[in-house]
Amino acid sequence: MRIDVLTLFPAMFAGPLDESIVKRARLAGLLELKIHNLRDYAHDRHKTVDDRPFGGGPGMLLKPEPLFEAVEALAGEETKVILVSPAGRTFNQAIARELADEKDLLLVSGHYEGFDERVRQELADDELSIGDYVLTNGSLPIMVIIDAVTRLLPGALGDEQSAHEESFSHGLLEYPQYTRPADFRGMQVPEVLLSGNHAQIAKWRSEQARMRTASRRPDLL
Ligand code: 4FV
Repeated sequence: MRIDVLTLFPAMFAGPLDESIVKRARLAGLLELKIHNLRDYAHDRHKTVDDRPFGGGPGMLLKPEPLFEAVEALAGEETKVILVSPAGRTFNQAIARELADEKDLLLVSGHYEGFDERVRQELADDELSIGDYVLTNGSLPIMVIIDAVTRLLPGALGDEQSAHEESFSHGLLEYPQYTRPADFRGMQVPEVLLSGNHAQIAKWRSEQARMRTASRRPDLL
């Protein structure tokens, strides 16, 4: 998979995507990641990428010209252009799985008060938000999306990690898990997990996942 990122803070991407599973996926050629500075597509002396909103109102908006030039330069036929802003549909595991089947993504970072609407109308195939809260800029949400998608790429997760027995894989929160010691400060591991009776263990786990989901995320049920 190829992912291109368009942002005003390319330096923010150094670090989080250079470690662990994403690093391994890049080294293994499963993921090709390129970060582009939107300012490189603004050609006036001040490399202006934002301006005041027509009709007044607080803050600044991302201008159409640099974004159109950048997306037209970076997006190919197959490229899925995704704007990242609080106005998008809420990102989740199902969307991560959808995106992991794509060949080529261009993730466009929201900044300031957002995009000129013509960017949304003409350039965007999709728009994603990572949640109903406001961040200082759209770079972190893009890293979250890249991380969630990369680990679903075939071969990205070693067999010690599995993508199928986890939260949201069956639409439920994960069941409680324990590791050694079986007795820690008098806190025992549930007997059923020490029984070796896999049918009983599976039954207990799905009951626990359902109960936890019902109490914490009834919206998932
Ligand atoms: C955001 C979110 C987010 C809003 C102001 C960037 C910031 C600035 N993006 N999911 N939540 N973006 O808060 O995606 O434009």
